[in-house]
Amino acid sequence: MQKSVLITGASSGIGLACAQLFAKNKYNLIITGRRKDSLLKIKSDLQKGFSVEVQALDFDIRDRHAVNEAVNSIGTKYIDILINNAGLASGLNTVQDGDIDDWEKMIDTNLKGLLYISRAVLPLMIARGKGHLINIGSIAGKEVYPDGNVYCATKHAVDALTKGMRIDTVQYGIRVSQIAPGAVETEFSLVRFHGDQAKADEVYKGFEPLHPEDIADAVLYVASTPEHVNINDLVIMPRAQACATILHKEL
Ligand code: NDP
Ligand code: 8X3
Repeated sequence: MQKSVLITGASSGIGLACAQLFAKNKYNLIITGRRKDSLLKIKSDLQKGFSVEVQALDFDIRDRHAVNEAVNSIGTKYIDILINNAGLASGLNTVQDGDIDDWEKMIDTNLKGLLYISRAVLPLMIARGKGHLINIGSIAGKEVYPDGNVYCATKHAVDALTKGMRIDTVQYGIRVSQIAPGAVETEFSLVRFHGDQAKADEVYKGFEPLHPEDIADAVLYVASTPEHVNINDLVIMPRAQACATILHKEL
């Protein structure tokens, strides 16, 4: 039977690359995000390109009622894999100068949104006695870098939740994994710098960052191991990035 995967934040970046790769590998997809037009275009492209079923659900993951409604709308379809990918950084600043609206966006999306959808999907997996949660954490969940405070805190929380969810669900045959990338060139920096393209481009100058497809490859690998195997945690960096703060740039 064809497996199905629900990918949050599939309208761009890592989530989109995952949608493309899983479709190519004949998984049926449920793709989510806020940008309805992008999701519908991706749905149509993937259905045509790979002859898989694609359901597009546009909702804001910060809205728990919308999350529950979206998961209910999946009906009797099953979800084999939930890729908890939707997330963002908003701003880069000290705590003393921080923008509280930025903090709320990050906490509500990266932490509470991930919890809302996991809370809605996990009971469905538990009822079937199988399922796999793959959380997209970050090097920011392993280290803290200057001005990264709240974003790093949300990703440390994802790291902790991955471990907690594994403890909570081990008895039900559920797998729980985390993938923690370093710098990946996506819309991430554009969002972090509130649409300032020049600032975003600067982040990826002078070295080859990871591409979203590199992370999708890892997600597919984690999802494809035999059922008795669980990859707990994968930290993936560009070769030029030694740790969160040390990048070898050739400018
Ligand atoms: P993108 O900005 O390209 O993609 C983010 C995705 O999240 C989009 O599809 C966006 O969809 C979705 N999203 C954001 N906010 C919401 C929301 N409130 N409700 C629903 N969907 C939302 O960035 P990336 O692909 O880089 O980011 C994906 C994940 O990877 C994030 O969790 C990020 O923290 C993590 N990560 C990124 C790294 C990087 O260097 N790029 C490194 C390590 C981790 P839409 O706008 O349509 O709502
Ligand atoms: C995104 C990568 O290094 O900006 O999570 O935190 S980093």
